[in-house]
Amino acid sequence: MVGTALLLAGCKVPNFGEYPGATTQGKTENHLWQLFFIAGLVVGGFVLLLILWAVFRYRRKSEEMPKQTQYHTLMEITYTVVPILIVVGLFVFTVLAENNVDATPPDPGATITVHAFQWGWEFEYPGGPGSGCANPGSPTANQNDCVKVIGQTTQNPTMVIPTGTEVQINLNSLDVLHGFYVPQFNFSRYASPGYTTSFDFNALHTGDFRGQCTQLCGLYHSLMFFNVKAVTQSKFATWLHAQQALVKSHPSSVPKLPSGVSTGSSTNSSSNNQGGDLYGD
Ligand SMILES: [Cu+2]
Repeated sequence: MVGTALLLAGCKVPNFGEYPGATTQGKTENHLWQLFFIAGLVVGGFVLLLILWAVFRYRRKSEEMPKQTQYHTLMEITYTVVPILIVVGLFVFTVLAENNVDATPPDPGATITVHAFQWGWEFEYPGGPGSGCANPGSPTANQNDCVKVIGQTTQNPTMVIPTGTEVQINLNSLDVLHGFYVPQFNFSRYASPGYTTSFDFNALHTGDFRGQCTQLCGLYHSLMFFNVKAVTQSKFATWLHAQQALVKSHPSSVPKLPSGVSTGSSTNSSSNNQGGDLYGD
């Protein structure tokens, strides 16, 4: 385990079919995957060697009973303790990686609320406390400083994020269970109705990344794609200010959710498929 950890620090380790991770969180996950894969190769290779050795070394040569080695205390302790140590080691590295991936430090560089719905995505960039984004659906909320990006089925909405800073995503669903998956970030999470889950992305470089829904959520699930566009912080600020100016000067330009999709407010009637109803059905 120690050798593997040192090896991973050398960073020329293959990715074993996984994305290297375009965020710090995705990179952490990638390192965990490399660790597991290498540990698996080492254990698997060792077991294979033992099998081959036993097969060829102990081929039947005579009718004589071979020497019996059961109840060898030291050997039994060894082959019990070593696997336990391996599992404990993998568990510890998993917990450390999970804590890193799940961390949501205060004061992120940007906050985006993501609503999944049948069959598309809404990305909200709150203007400030009490803005329309902060209290979706509230009649008193000020919608004038809330930048929204909405797209469904073939429209593939784009979530713009800045690089080199924590971007906090607050994710939920407006109807049924969806999955928020960005393959190149090595990240997937349920979008649940009636429950908001928060996580961070810290994009390592600019680029365009595809995203998609990973839970079978109805008729057009297979078209529930989105894009993530990582841009420099100054480009992000310019983009956001331009969008905010557009919202202020042309309030009617704010995209609307398709009719029939709830706004996600907890004050909505129980006819909406909120968490309790969903699981109680
Ligand atoms: Cu979906």
